[in-house]
Amino acid sequence: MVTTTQLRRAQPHLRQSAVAGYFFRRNGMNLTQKILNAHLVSGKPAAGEEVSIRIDQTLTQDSTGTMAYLQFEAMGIGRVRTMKSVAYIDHNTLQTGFENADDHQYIQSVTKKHGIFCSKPGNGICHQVHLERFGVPGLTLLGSDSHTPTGGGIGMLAIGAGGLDVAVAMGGGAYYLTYPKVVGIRLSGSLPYGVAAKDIILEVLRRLTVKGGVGKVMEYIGEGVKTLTVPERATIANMGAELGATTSVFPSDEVTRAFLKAQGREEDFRELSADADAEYDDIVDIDLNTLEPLVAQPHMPDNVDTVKNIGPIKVDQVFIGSCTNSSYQDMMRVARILKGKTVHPDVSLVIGPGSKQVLTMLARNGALADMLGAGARILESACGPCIGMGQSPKTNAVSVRTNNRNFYARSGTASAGIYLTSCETAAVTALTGVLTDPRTLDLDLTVEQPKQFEVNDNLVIPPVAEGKEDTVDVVRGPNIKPFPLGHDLENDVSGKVLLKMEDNITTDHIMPSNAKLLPFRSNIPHLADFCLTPVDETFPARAKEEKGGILVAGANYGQGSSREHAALVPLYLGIRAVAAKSFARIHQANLINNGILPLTFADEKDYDRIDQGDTLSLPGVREKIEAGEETLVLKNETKGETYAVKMPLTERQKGMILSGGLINYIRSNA
Ligand code: MIC
Ligand code: SF4
Repeated sequence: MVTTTQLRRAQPHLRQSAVAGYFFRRNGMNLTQKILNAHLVSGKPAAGEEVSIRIDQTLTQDSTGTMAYLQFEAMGIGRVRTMKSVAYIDHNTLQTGFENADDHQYIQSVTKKHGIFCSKPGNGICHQVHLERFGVPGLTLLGSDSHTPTGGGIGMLAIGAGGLDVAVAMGGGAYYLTYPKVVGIRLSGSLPYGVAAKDIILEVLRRLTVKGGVGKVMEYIGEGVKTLTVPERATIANMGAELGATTSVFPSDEVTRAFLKAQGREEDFRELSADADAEYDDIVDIDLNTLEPLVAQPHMPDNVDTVKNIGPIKVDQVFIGSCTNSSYQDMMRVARILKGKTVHPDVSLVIGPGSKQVLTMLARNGALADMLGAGARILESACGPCIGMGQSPKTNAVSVRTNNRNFYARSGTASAGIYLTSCETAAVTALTGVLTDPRTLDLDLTVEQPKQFEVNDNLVIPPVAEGKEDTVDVVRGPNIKPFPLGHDLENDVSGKVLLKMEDNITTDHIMPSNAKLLPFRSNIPHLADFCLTPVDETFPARAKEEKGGILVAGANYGQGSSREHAALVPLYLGIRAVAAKSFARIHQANLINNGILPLTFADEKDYDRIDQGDTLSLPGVREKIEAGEETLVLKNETKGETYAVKMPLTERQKGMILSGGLINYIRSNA
């Protein structure tokens, strides 16, 4: 059993006023450095160094949260020590069987007991609701969802992580990360008619690619920032996750104040910006006036071209919603485009407003009727089609969507091609039936921010008061199964290469999520039969037959979701190591947290020398790690070759790898 105090380590909780002082005192600092440094617990604040920071707020969602709370309980943490922790139920809301409802009940009871607010199904998508109701400029937010950076839209330093890291942060433990490089994305001008915030982030993705943000924070600066509303900033910060960035952040200014005021939370406002002489590791200049409507084509968010170049391809389905584009203003623009028109007969248009707040306001002002009148199918405020929870398109379909990921098979239909666009492009496309440039419209698309958003937090269940924890019984249904724990690292590790994969393998490949699988996020044995099946359907059976082995992958392995299941399920199947050209940030941390060795080829050409089925070994690996060796020898027993692989580990990571993961490490240090 570990006590909260042990977890919290020696980290003085700076008082708000002290933190505020930090923001205004220093010179030459960008906003990212200001927030990070004000929260620094350990380490040297220099790019590339491991630091740990204090976490003020956490969020979880149900599909990662169930596991995170099981781990939280396994650590023996009592009440949360954050300023605010919120659990959202927004992913698994189809309830096709008892499984989702069981998990919801578990989350609602476990959060009530441990000091966490629970946002019930129907209240909305975690990132949209957190922005509206809980986010505070200048604070840190750690979330068990890769799109947590949406909070950067109001000047939070909001980071996505695995559930285990979030569980530790809830207990008051620091969050460890590599101190990032900071890229200034300097915006000038203002968006022309028909061009949206989504087109800005698609332009950034086009230029920097899905690997371009690894190890970096994207900080938005320049005169153009002032022209963007909070929801527009949030769209951009949200999809910064697709760059592989640690997070993205906007200044907190008068636009932020107006948003918080309209949410009835002006007291949460703090003005924050980079110093005038702030330095950046790199600058990317974007003149908003020159942008045009863009599209990310299948199957990668950086496969970007203009609507004009792609041309009027025939479209079968349009989905407008998700945490990227489901704000009140987004929905109002869509309603305005649809009003009085009819969706093309060959198109299925589905719309999911982002939150109860948004949906209620649309219902009151008549915009919902305009959408329904045009033939839109309205979904509840949840993730829905974005994560394949319903609305899988037909075979070989073209689906135009406003969400952030178009990874292979994510929609639930492997043969479908998903095209990512702005709400404006999606709405006009739904009417014409072919991909259409919204600049062809002749409509006023300006939507003012309401003076007052409709606030009703009655779907947010507060925890019991401190001291009353024993009055709450945690309810566990039969869908909740024990999760696997790693074990002490042996001195010699060996195994067959069970699968050799290409670049950019996503967590949707490693642990697919769709309407059939998402209900089993608290049931690792069930999920194991689907691990890596989008790459090779025979993988789970072979892994079981071989009693585990090693994976080989190209660059950016594990990009996408923060789902820890992409490490837990391979752990369950006996995967000991992954040798790759490079790893995505959150997945690499999840592998280490679960005691799986993430090995990077010192020479990428060695990747070509390995074949699936080869037997690889790491002789004496435990002793080498204990001795602090960062370059290890990977032997190919089949081919009689050796390769140098790198696994630089901090002391803490070393502890986790040697003891078989974070939970064992915490327990052994308790
Ligand atoms: C996603 O968009 O891929 C998800 C579903 O929200 C994931 C979390 C999960 O897999 O549960 C994410 O982004 O982290
Ligand atoms: Fe939900 Fe999609 Fe956003 Fe993930 S990206 S949180 S699935 S809406």
